[in-house]
Amino acid sequence: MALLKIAVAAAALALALATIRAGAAGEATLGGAAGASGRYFGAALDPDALDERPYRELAATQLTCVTPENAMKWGSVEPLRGEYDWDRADALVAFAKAHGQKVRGHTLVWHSQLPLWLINGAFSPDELRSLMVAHIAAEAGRYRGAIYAWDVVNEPFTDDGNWRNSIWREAMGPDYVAIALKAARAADPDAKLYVNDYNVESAGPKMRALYDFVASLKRDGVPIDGVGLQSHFVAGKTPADFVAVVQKFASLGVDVAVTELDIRIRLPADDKALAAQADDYASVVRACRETPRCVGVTTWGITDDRSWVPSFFSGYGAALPFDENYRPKPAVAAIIDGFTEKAP
Ligand code: 9MR
Repeated sequence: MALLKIAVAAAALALALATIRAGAAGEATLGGAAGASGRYFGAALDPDALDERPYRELAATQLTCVTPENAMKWGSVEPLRGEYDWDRADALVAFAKAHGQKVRGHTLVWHSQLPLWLINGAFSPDELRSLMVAHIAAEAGRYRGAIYAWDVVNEPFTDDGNWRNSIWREAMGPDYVAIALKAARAADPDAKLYVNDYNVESAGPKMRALYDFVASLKRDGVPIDGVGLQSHFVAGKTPADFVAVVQKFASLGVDVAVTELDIRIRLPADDKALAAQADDYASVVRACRETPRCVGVTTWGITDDRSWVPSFFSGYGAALPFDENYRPKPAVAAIIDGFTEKAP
């Protein structure tokens, strides 16, 4: 009897969640479409904006995975040495839990958005190694069990395929990546561990450097579960060999995820540009769908009014699936089709 009650309650919950996922008017959603192909659809979110109703509702109904755009970066969580501020990261994790969403943690080890005390601390190599390992233990340990995947190391290479200079590389050489991955595995054994980078979505020196490096991690038995392709694209210029690159990384025996997708348009964005952008979104989704190890797609933001693009690329914007009034752009239907259309 008790078991029956649990089963009935579980079925009711599943139905409620499915109804939420179907969106307000019962229309298809990004997360629902991705789910139909066994994948997730995610977006980077700003936990502060979750207080605003339209933003919160879009995030709750459209997404099956969320990522903190900035809230889990070292500079955000430990602005002063030993003084942690987990509030915004906690809020995002709680939101995801309340809505049955996965969380992609971003990011444990990066050269950017580090706290000033760390950059200016004149620490010795041994101290930096200890600080890095302790940071991973603290953050990945705090969210142990709540994180689907961690971007353990972010952006380790330069565009010409060399190691990017950072306090981590200076202290430990390229070994810092393996040290970080092992520390992350120890802190949260169930999280998928990723290396994440940009300009690796098309064959070239940086893509080959990342490929060769992940192959070497696998050979050496270092815990690495996935490669994140950030995918910050320009409408009309999405790499023609994207599907081949996704499949090449997957051939290493790791998961592949599109982690920071946005497709910027030279403003003003007219109908033609929005249509071209929609085609590009669909082609990214199809590339993922055609690759069994491609687990999901995350966009870097969800609405055009909250995107990093206009402030970093002058004259460009309108890069996300929903516009600044939270209305779906042609990209939304294209993404849904990309996940659900029958194979040709
Ligand atoms: O979107 C983020 C923006 O709000 C921050 O100011 C910026 C700081 O460098 O980081 C942005 O996110 C980046 C991500 O963490 C790593 N890949 C590139 C993203 C866009 O710059």
